Amino acid sequence: MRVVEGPLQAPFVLPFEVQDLGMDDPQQLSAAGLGEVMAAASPEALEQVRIKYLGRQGLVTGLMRGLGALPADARRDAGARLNALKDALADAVAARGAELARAARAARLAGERADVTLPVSSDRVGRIHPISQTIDEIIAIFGEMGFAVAEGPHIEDDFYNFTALNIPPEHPARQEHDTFYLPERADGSRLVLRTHTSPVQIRTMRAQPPPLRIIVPGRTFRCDHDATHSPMFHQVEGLVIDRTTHMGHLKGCLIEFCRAFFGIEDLPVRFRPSYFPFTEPSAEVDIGCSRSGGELRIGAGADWLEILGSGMVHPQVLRNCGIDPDEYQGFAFGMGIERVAMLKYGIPDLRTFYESDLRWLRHYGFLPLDIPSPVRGPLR
Ligand code: 2U9
Repeated sequence: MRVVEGPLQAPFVLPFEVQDLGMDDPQQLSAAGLGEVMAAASPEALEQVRIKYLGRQGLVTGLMRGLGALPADARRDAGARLNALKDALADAVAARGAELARAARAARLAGERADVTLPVSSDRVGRIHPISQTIDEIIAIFGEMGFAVAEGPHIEDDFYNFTALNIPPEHPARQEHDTFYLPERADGSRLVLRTHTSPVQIRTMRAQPPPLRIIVPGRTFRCDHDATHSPMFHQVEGLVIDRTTHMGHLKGCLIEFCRAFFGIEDLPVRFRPSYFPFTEPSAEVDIGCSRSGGELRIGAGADWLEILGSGMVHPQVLRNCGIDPDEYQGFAFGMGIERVAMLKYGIPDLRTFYESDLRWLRHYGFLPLDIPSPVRGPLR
C-alpha cells in the first residue's frame, strides 16, 4: 500500500465539507481514509467509505477540483501527491473488499460444513425402491457370472419387437402381447411400446459379433390392467451366444441364479417343457416351495412355483440377426421383476409398486447407503 507524505501547499480551495471536518491536509485525509477503509466491517460499509472519499462528491475529489486555483508549479506537485493519495485509497478499498469477500466465503463454508464420516440418520435419506433393489441384485448375480448389462429404447418398431423374434404378423403371440400401438405413420406402419425387453437382444446381436453374454433389465408395456397386471412392468432377460453353448449351460446358469437370488443353497429347481416362438426347445423354470397352512414358503416342499421362462435361441432368430445357427447357438431367459420381488420380499399387492406411497416405501424400501450385496433380506 502506498503512503502519501507531506502536506499540500496553501492556498488551497477546499469543498465546504472538507473544511468542516478539518481535513484540508491530504496527509491527515489519507490517514483518516485508510483508517475508515480498514474499519469497514461489511461490503456495504466499505462502499460508503469509498463514496465518502473517492465518489464524485467525495473529499479527495473535492481537493482535486481545488487544484485549478494553484500556480502551475504548485499544481503539478500537489496534483501528483493527490493522485498518489487517491490511488492509495483505491488500492486499500480493493484490498479490504477482497478481505471481506474472503471472510464472507470462509463464514459461509464453515456454515455448510458437513462431517461425512458421521453415521447417517436413516430417517433423513430416501429409500431404494424394491424394483431398483431387485434389479441391482439380479445384475450383481449375473455380473459375477460374466454377464454385461445392455439397454435399449422403450419405443420399438414391429421388426425388433416381433418379426425378428420369429413372431410374424398374424402370429397368435401378437394378440397375447396386448400391444400398445402409437399412431400410424405416413407409410402406414405403427411403432409400439416394447412388450418385452427382447428387442434389445436383437439390437445387440445385430450390432456386435458373438460371443455374447448380456442381461437386459428394463420397463415393458402391455395393455392389460387388473389386480395382477400393470400396463407398465419390468423384466430382466438374458442371452448367451457362443459356438458350443448348450442346454446344460442354460440349466447350470439358471439353477445357480435361483439359488443365489433366494439365498437358499439347496433350493430345488426343475425345468418344465414349454413353448415360446423365439426359443426351441423352451422350458419354464420352477422352484420348490410349500404352501402348507395357506402360507407360501420358498425352499424344499411338496409344491412348485414358476419363476422364469427360458430356452435355446431359435435358429431363425439367429439368422434374423445375421448369425449362422450352424456356427453359433445360445440360450435365453426372461423373468418379471415385480413377480420375483413380491416373492422374495413378501410384497402382497402388485399395484402398490407404483403408488409412490412413502409409508409403503419406508416399509418395503432399502437403505441406499448400506453395504451392497448380491443377496440379502429387507434391512430396516
Ligand atoms: C432373443 C431370443 C430369445 C427371452 C425369453 C422368456 C423365455 C419368458 C417371460 C417371463 C415372465 C416374460 O415377464 S414375463 O411375462 N419371458 O418366459 N423370455 S425366453 O427369449 C429370448 C429373448 C431374445 C433374441
